[in-house]
Amino acid sequence: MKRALITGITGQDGSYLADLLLEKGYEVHGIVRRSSSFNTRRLDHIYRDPHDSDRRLMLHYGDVSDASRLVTLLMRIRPDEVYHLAAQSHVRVSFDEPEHTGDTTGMGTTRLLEAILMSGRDIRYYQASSSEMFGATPPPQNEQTAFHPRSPYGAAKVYSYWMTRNYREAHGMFAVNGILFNHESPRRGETFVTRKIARAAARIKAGLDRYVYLGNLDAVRDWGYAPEYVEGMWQMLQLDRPDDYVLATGVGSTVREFVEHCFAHVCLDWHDHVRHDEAYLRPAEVDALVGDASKAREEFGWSARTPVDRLAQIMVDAELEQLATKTPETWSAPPFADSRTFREHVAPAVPR
Ligand code: NAP
Ligand code: G4F
Repeated sequence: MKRALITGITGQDGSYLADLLLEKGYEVHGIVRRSSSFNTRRLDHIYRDPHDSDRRLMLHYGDVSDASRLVTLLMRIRPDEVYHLAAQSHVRVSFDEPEHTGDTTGMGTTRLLEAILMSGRDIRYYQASSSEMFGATPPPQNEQTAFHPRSPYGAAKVYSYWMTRNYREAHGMFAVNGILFNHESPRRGETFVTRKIARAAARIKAGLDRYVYLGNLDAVRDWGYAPEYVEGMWQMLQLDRPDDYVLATGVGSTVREFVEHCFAHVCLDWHDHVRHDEAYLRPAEVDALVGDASKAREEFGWSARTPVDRLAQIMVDAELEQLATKTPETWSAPPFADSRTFREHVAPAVPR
């Protein structure tokens, strides 16, 4: 039985990857941050009691800022494959917390790579690199495109990308960068724009909210469906040689177009419900990301299968289903009269 370790297992991608690896017969270990409330909601459907003798999902407390803990876990678990997905992954938040973002999204990678090296074991390593690294460089972007990050998050990911390549070149490690363009799902965090819009469309349709407040509607992103992208991560670690690969749909859409897809699906005119709030603008924006994934298609047959309008429908339907299955008490109107309850009110009113 192959053994995998996933950092960031409680996140969107970590949870889908855990589903996939369990289906493939792996023993799956995940690192979970200690939190004062449960942060394992996305794993509820695969969680098994620690007393079940045949369970194949094991969770361990740990944090990528804690090097000695990473060494201990590597020694104890002895994984065949490590998928490094843990990060402060929100671009807007990275402007507010640049140092923390550098420590987790950047230095966390080095701590983990060094722990793998110290283990002396032959471990295959996946680095969750990002299209945000391309930043200001115009599309289409592929593995040869120059990086020009536009946020502390993007800069931290560029550092991690090069550390991954360096451990491959300097120490012969099987270390790959998956350069993934935006991928979304009903498990997406509530403050990323697609989930925020899908959730708002459903809540407005249900009469719970009237407006959603958004920032830049002109930004172009290449949005795909997350379960397909974790398949690509796994495929990269099964290759004969380590390399770096872009995963993307190749189709760009504006935020405005995503809004249109979501509101059309619930038969509402978005113009009546979308308002602008400059708090959601970024000090430096990435205008357009559209990926070229031909290398992944040619070398291991990966391609995205879900178009963006279908993705929007999947996400809105999941929100509607969630509302329908909750009792009125739990989904009663939030303390604010609009969608500011989406927790983004922590962003400063005037962007720095
Ligand atoms: P996500 O939902 O935000 O998940 C991030 C995960 O990292 C969560 O499990 C989180 O734990 C964990 N984490 C954060 N700080 C940590 C720390 N200090 N120590 C240990 N764990 C920590 O992100 P995602 O969308 O699944 O993305 C996965 C990875 O791919 C990230 O590295 C992201 O930057 C990268 N990426 C994502 C996309 C995309 O479109 N989704 C595209 C390119 C690259 P909590 O649950 O406790 O917060
Ligand atoms: O959904 P977003 O916050 O995602 P962003 O910044 O593209 O980053 C995501 O994708 C990256 C891959 O390219 C990952 F590396 C990263 O971890 C993350 O998963 O914003 C998308 C676009 C931006 O241009 C933003 O300015 O939507 C625009 N936007 C407009 N109004 C908004 C809003 N974004 C958010 N979060 N909230 C708004 O109200």
